[in-house]
Amino acid sequence: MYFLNKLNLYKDFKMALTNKYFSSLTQPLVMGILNITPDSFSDGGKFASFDNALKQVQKMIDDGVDIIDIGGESTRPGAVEVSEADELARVIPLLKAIKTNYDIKVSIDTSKAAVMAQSIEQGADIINDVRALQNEGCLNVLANSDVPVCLMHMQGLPRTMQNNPQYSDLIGDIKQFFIERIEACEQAGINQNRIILDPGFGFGKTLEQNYQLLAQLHKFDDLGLSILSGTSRKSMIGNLLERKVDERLAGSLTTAIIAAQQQAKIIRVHDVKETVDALKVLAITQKYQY
Ligand code: 9MG
Repeated sequence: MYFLNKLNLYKDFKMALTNKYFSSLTQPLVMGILNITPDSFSDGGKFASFDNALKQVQKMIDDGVDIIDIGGESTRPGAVEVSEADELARVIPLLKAIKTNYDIKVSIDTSKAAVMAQSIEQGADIINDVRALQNEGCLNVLANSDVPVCLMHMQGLPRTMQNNPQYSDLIGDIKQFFIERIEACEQAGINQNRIILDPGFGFGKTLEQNYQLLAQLHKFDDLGLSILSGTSRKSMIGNLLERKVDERLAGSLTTAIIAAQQQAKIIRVHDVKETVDALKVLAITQKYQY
């Protein structure tokens, strides 16, 4: 069942990302994180060289990844801003090399319209925007393409977002944000079939708020769109368990499984092999939940 569903997806990936296809998917896709920044919170600098980045692409493919998410600007709290020229210089040559040499879907993690536009030109399969297309020109770029887009919720800005985040109703406030961004997309000409939603774990949320969100991910189902969940190695795991970044695998896998049980359709992770294994175990047991 697990593999059959994936095979169906690959027939037409863009169509597959529409909610119609996702709703028939019993297991989520695994999105592997490839940060090509010198300062990301988990693997900062490790894949900043072209050769190391390509080796990591091959490793993730061997490990069973479905989508590779390339990021050229760190979004961790306090990260240095990157210029458009620098981000383009990091992302575009790597995207070209991957698209030339590998048969794998690529998502580009960016909030800059120019990076979105050039990435789409070079064959990017998804745009992943932690600012939900709110930056100048982004809606327009997506409207002129047929590429799916992930809209993430963030309260505040990366530099300050963890300073006492507050919600009057956590799920309701985030849902309201999604409704407004979906509306903005539709008005710009982006059909909601192309939209993936992400509550943005760790982006302006306390530890308790992050776990409430994880436990209640299904509450976004009534929006009728696919959900992406990204908890891998984040502080919500490190702070709860008092574990350093490289000691968060067990916590990351547990959150991935909970997200899958809550119907998330894409799980964004650093540890692809382990997540694929964990999801296979979940899949076989789900067959017998009747
Ligand atoms: C870029 N990035 C970092 N964390 C993320 C998350 O949780 N979701 C998405 N969509 N992107 C993220």
